[in-house]
This record gives sequence, structure tokens and C-alpha cells, in this order.
Amino acid sequence: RKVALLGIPIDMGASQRGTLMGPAALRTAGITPVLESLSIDVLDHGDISIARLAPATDAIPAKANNYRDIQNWIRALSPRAYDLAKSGAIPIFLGGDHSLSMGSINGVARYWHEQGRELFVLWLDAHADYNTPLTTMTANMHGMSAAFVCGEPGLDGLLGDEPRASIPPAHLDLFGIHSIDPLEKKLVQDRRIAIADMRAIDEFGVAVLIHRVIERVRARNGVLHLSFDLDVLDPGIAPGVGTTVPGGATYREAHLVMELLYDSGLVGSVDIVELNPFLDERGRTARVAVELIASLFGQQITDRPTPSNTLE
Ligand code: DIR
Ligand code: MN
Ligand code: MN
Ligand code: MN
Repeated sequence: RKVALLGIPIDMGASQRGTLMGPAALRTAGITPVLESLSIDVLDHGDISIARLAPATDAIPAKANNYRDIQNWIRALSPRAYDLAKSGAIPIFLGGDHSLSMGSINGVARYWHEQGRELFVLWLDAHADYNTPLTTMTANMHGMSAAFVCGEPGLDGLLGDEPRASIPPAHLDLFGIHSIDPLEKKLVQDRRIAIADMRAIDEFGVAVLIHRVIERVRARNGVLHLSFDLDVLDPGIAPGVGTTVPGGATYREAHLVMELLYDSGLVGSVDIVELNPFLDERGRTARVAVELIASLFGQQITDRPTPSNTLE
């Protein structure tokens, strides 16, 4: 098994600066040795730099803060994501704020669509990130990335010459949501996006809800991209993010999500975003993130067979 790491030190999509230190903190917390301890062949491609792209000339949308900066990162990232997916490794995109997913998912989706495979996206986040420049209350682009990935209008020139590869809204699963803006909520309802919010998790538990996601992907012979915003975790275990919201997923709920995804064998690429080491407490959040990645790649407490990894 091969994993490719790529850092995207971007923080202009959020209101708080500091996520540009995220890739370094994930490396310091041991992401490479932890994956290697699971017999994974890890190739760290370092951090992406904003390539010398021809300057963009599209109109800057109203209500999209730092649009040109984000655009440069996304235009550089999407082709790199495409190449990494094509290399046969599982790319892990180390953020950086969540706006980077506009580029990582675009590139990965383009690759899988060329292969005739459908891409599904599991969006683990306190927030829906389904704003557009028309619905946003903050103009922060990290709150628009899921909508962009689903082809919503409003940031149409963002990719420049890079082909856009959207997924249908029916291929997005929002999971762990506990904060959504009024117009964003309306848009998500209009598009009939599947949502497991914290109320659903309390009521049914993560196992039932994740199995539903997995079955939907499996039924279409699809590939799953995990977009993991660390603010889905309760601030008590993950204080190192810019927009903490009380009432997030517990440590065990998050591990169970990762363990079930590992058992499914469907995850083809991963974003790990919004880690803000400037706000973290002595690396706690970075360490939790790396432990969760370990579970996603097969770390088990015991090697006991479980219903989800034996009864196929
Ligand atoms: C809010 C907060 N919905 C916004 N979003 C995010 O700015 O659009 N915070 N993603 O992490
Ligand atoms: Mn997010
Ligand atoms: Mn979030
Ligand atoms: Mn479909």
C-alpha cells in the first residue's frame, strides 16, 4: 500500500490565520512514521508552492475574501492532485484551511471520472461548507468548498484553464454537522444533500450512519474521498482549530468512523484540514489527527475480527 503526502499551507480561506502551519505540525506529530508502522510505503512530496501560473483575468466575485490567493493555490493543487491519484498512491492532502478541497477533490475527481469510476465525498465537519458567494455571511472561502465541489455556481472562473470535475450533490455526504447558516441550510435542503448531523449521530450512532454511506458507494462501485475537517471533533479533544463549535464528535466516535472506513477499503484519497497549530495546546490536536489517520489506515486495538471486517 502506498500513500502520498502533500502539504497545502494555505490560511487565506479562513478568518483566523495559522493553518499554514498545519502540514508542519502533522509531520511533527509523526504522520509518516505512524503510517510506516502500518507497513505503508509513504512518499512525502513536501509542501506545494504556488506555481508560476499565468495571471488569472476572471472577474473577482463579490463576497469571496482573498479570492486571487485562494485561486492560485487551487489552480496549482488540482493538477497535482490529479497526478497523485494517477500514481496509484492514496494521496493525503495536509491542510491548510478547508478551501483547499476545491482543488484536491477537483483533481481526484477528474482522474476517477477518466477511469469511468464515480467519486463520492464524505465531508466530516462541524460545518456544511455549502455556502456560495450568494449565501455566505462571512465571505470566507473555506465555507464554500463543498458547494464548489458539487458544481454550485458563483466561483466559476476559479480554476482558470484547469478542467472542472464536479460531483453530483447526490454523491456528497455531510457528516457530524452541527453549525449551518440559514441560506446555506436552505441550499442544502434544495439539493437534497445527505446529512448525518450530530442529532442523528446521537440517535443512531456512527456505525449505522457510516454503513449507509459505505453501502451507497459500494452499490455504484465508487471511490470515496474523505474530507476531514478537524473541527468536527469536540473542542475538548481538538482545540487547535479556528472555528470550534461545542457538541462535536467524541474521540471514540471519530475513531470508529475511521475504523469502519478502513474496513470498507473504499477510501481513495483524504484531506485533513483546519489544523491551526497557533491555537493548539502543545500539539494535542495534531496528535489526535495523526492517531485518527492511523485508524483510517488499519491500526486496530486488537486484531479481533469484527462484523464489518468479516461478514462481507
Ligand atoms: C461559516 C463557517 N459557515 C462560513 N464555516 C466554516 O464562514 O461560511 N468554518 N467552514 O470552519
Ligand atoms: Mn470545513
Ligand atoms: Mn468546519
Ligand atoms: Mn450516481
